Amino acid sequence: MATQKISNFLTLFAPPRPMAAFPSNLPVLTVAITGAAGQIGYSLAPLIAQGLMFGPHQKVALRLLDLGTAQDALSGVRMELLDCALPLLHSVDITADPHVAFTGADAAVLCGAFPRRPGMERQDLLLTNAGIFKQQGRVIRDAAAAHCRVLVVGNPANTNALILATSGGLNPAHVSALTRLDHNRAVGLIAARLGPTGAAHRQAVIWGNHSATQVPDVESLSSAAAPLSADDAAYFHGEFIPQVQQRGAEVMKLRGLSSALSAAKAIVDHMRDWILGSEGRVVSMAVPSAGNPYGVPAGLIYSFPVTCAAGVWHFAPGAVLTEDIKRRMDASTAELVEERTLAGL
Ligand code: NAX
Repeated sequence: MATQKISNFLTLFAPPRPMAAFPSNLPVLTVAITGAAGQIGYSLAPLIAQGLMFGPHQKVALRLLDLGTAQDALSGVRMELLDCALPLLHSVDITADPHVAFTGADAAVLCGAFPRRPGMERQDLLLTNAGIFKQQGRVIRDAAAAHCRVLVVGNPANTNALILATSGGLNPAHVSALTRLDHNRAVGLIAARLGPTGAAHRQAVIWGNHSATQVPDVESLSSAAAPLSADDAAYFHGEFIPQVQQRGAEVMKLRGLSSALSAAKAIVDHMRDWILGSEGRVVSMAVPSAGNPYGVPAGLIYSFPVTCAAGVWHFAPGAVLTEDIKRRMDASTAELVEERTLAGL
């Protein structure tokens, strides 16, 4: 068992294994959503069932997983989904059993995670979540389709995804974590600051962890964009960075609840681009760092610029990193290494 664990961990240090092609002709595509009674689940399920994730002709079967205590809420979500009379919605199953949720799943979106309670140590949070994601990783390995693509949303998302990917037999390249919400926030702020003309060819990238150490970057892959004015450069090197990093906290302060609508939209964007292809666009995804061209050490799930086609992602090359961006990326790397240690890997 210990040998198995070590060898799974080592695969994260090797360049990614070839990704199994994602089939394009599934009569019904089965999607498991964990934490489905939560606020993101409630916003996400109807978007999937409307065809926004897998295309306007793909029927979907939803498997909604949540804790035993949330089964009534889950029944209500199921009723509402059926009441939407969505033609692409083949079926909705609700369960508290991961085996039921993941058996035969083609895709899985993992929102269910243990939240940080007041007074809880960071290590306790990491270890509690490690237990959840280890168990779910094993069930996905044993029961899901071999081509199953897994997106971890529940925080700490990158480290939860790392644990899932090391929990045995999963191809690490089929496991990712969500930084698309941060990416979309950056895109929105760029458009607000520069307008459509100034924003043209300006590429947003999120590097690193989905946390306050994430590195929002508008310059490294923007050589085709018009140069920034001195004022705009000062904004993007200054205020903009904490604005993206703290956007979730700001929404929470104003709404009294964390981001759900924009998180669900970002999850749809992430999975659609991964599976149907990003059509040459560069997007941010947290993926295994092995083989990356930017000097980030292997053995982490780290957010990079990527392009995707038919279920396969590739690192987007050519980013020119300033010393400031490199320093910030190193800080995010250090945080992820610390989380990995605290989580017991
Ligand atoms: P909610 O608290 O509304 O819902 C979480 C749901 O997960 C609850 O229904 C709970 O019963 C369930 N759950 C807990 N443990 C579970 C387990 N072991 N198996 C199955 N279900 C379980 O949170 P919500 O706002 O929906 O957010 C979900 C997660 O996404 C949180 O961890 C949150 O921090 C994280 N986020 C991550 C983002 C990202 O960009 N990576 C952005 C949005 C979001 O904040």
